[in-house]
Amino acid sequence: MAQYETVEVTTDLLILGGGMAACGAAVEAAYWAKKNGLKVTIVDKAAMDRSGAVAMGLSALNMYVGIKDGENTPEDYVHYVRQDLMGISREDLVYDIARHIDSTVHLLEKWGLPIWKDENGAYVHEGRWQLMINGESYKVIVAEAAKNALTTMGDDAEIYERVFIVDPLMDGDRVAGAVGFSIRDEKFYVFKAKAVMAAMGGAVHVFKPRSTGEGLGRSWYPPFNSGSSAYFTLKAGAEMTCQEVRFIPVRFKDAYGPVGAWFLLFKSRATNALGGEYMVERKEELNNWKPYGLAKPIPANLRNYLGMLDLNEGKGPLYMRTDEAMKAIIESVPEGKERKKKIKEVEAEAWEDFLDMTISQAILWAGSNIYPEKKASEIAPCEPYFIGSHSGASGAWVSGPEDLSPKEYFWGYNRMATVKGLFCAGDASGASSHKFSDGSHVEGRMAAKGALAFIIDNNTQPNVDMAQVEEMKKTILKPLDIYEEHKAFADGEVNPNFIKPMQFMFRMQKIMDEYVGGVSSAFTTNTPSLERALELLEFLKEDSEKLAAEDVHELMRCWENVQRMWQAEAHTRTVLFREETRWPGYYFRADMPKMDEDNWKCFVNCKVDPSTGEWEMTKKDVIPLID
Ligand code: SFD
Ligand code: AMP
Repeated sequence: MAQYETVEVTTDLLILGGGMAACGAAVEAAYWAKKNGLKVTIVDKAAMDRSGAVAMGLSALNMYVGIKDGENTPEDYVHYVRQDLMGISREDLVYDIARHIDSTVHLLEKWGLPIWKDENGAYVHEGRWQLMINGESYKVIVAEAAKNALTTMGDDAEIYERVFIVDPLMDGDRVAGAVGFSIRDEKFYVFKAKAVMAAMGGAVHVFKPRSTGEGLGRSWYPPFNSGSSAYFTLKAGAEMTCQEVRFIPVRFKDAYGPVGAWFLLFKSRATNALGGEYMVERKEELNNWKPYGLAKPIPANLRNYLGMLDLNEGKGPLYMRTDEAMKAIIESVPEGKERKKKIKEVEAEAWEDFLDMTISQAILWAGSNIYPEKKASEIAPCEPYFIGSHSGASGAWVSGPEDLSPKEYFWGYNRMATVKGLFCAGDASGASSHKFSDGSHVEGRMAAKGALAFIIDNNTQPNVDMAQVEEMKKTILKPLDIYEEHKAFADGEVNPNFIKPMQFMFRMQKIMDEYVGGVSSAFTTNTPSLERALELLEFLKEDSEKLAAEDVHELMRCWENVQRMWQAEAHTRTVLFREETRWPGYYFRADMPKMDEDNWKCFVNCKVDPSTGEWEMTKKDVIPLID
């Protein structure tokens, strides 16, 4: 058996992840923990300075309400999210973030994040809710603030980087900590905690990506977020919500450059290859998705869908008309010196939008002779992702705040899952879409505050059964043992005695792509396909026992893929359960092609009994907070 040292760490609050939500949690936790003499420990699989979705930086703060300046109200934001998610959102959670977002934006600015300002010192908006930033160092700034806050706690705070979390520890119905392993040294970690916050992001590479060959791994969502949050919360027995609401962003093709700035700031049009503007030509289609199809802004999935209809009719590729948009901006300025200056400015902004957060798109443009001012650039819908913080909604079903939430949505502590002591934020918490990077930071702060209140009320260290932990250690390290045992037989990659994580991932992606509505099935599925996927996922689950790892890096890959597999199953089961098509453009149920407001204007929740593996699917009411 692989010889890993067992390292035990005991803490009060355990924060899992080091991304936007976790960094927000660290800042808030440091404040409340210091006041109450409590300890905080944070664990990230990577280095916090560049971990998670914001690793490369971002080009906008996508959520700003501007309450003080009278720009918008939290109510406006609730309307926006309700509309964009086709009526399905936890309005208490959305409102809660909206009422606090501005103060976090101001904190980010204070910590050093450059937010664009106009000549009057006002923030430059990309769209109604989005602020432009120089964001290439966004994550470094946010991580520094989190680490600084924890450092002020002295010995009462610990930071672990490059430790991959696998499973929850439970004491009956209360979470008791987490286990994982170092991806640098041969160490198995046992974190014992009074409350745990899961903030390990969403999931990518559950579906087959468009990228192949040398480009394999390139995706819009960061390849290192592998469904750890969903797996962790499901394994703890927590109820999950909106597992069907995957996100498919439209992006510049192949390098996944963002489109928001082009649509909102540069006011660009998107057209098909014949020059037709699908948002105009296909307007009638929106009648089929009333009331959301007829209100503004048109939901992201419906915008996707209209473009997909063109693609399905063979009118692709689709193009962002960068040339036309830049020309219009430039020509809005009088000829002469002014215009020359404007040309430079617009060109710089166009490239910077990518250089801030999707550098590879700038490289691809340069490498394929794209001058955005001269030529339109191809866009395409991406493969599906699980990201509850953007325009998707998947995540755990969490309690809202006491002062806002109806009784159905409140069970004691803000952002606590249905498992005692387990808190979730960012991509890990569901049904509160459009919080993005800064909203995830805010939600992390709320969850940490809730978790510390829970600890103060339940200030006992839960029991951890160390014999059970020893069994978990054996299971988690087993892929190393399997490889050692069988490596001499046949090939190191393909072997009758084991499956390598890469092959396992390809198999899962093929199932999801072909049967659950990935790129190659034009995002379309039906009952028999979903049932077939579940059958094949069952075989995959059996074979996950045979995963083999040549080294610790592959050990991480093994567990990343097991975690993805749980996300895949939760998704497939929920798509099957919801007997309608509500989000065309994200997925289409060919056998149930219409939206059914009477029967399905509800959340679909699921949970799995960790001891029997039985899944339970339930409907939950959507309770509006405001008119
Ligand atoms: O516009 C483990 N997002 C954008 N938000 C914005 O506000 N503005 C933008 O410009 C944005 N754009 C954007 C965005 C996302 C992506 C992928 C791109 C572009 C290319 C959205 C935000 O980034 C997103 O909402 C937040 O980052 C969500 O925060 P959070 O904390 O839920 O997730 P995270 O930041 O990815 O952090 C996850 C952390 O978990 C760690 N982790 N740690 C231990 N054990 C494990 N097993 C773990 N698994 C994961 C990660 O290392 C990381 O620290 S735009 O183009 O959309
Ligand atoms: P994106 O770059 O697509 O992630 O978009 C950044 C922000 O702009 C997000 O808040 C999106 O919801 C929003 N957005 C992008 N495109 C559009 C559009 N065509 N209409 C309205 N909002 C958009």
